[in-house]
Amino acid sequence: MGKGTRALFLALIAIAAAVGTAAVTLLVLREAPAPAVAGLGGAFSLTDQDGKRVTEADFRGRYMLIFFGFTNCPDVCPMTLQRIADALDVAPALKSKLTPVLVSVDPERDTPAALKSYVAAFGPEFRGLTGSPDEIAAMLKAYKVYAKKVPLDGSALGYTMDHSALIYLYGPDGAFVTAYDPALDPPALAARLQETIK
Ligand SMILES: [Cu+2]
Repeated sequence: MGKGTRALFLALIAIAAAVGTAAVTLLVLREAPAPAVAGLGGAFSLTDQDGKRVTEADFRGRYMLIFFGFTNCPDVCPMTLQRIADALDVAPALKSKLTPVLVSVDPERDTPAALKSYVAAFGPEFRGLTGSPDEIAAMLKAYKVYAKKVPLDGSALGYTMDHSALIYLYGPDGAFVTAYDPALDPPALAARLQETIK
């Protein structure tokens, strides 16, 4: 293990401990031998909440604060997106350098129109990205994000999505920077972002 890999590994262990989900633990175990952080992320081709096709190139020059989730999520997604919105209200200068992005892990239900009204509730700076199931699967694979459909018996929704819940920061060059515990309170998240984004 190189020094950087080891540091990432330790950071992910700490995050896994904090988040305490089996999904994140699995991710850590599977990804620990990965040779470089540079392997995380990369190209994607999706559709935004206005129906416009976008790729990673459209975000170059800005940080992306990415959360992977879905609009029918009852708790983790809305709570985390609200924390991100509140953190940006604590440190509004960040908005000039960073775009908060929700990438749907539920492309079957999350149409651009569904995402548009959903992300608008958190602030005008939020972008929502969705795509075909194949396009989303490709991004989840490249960004090492776990998501799985779980049947919901007796619910009108039919199914929910189990998904990893870290908040990922990607740099202006598209490279992975760090991941944040979604349970950080808004002032703490704002402080962590300010430490990194000068
Ligand atoms: Cu969720």
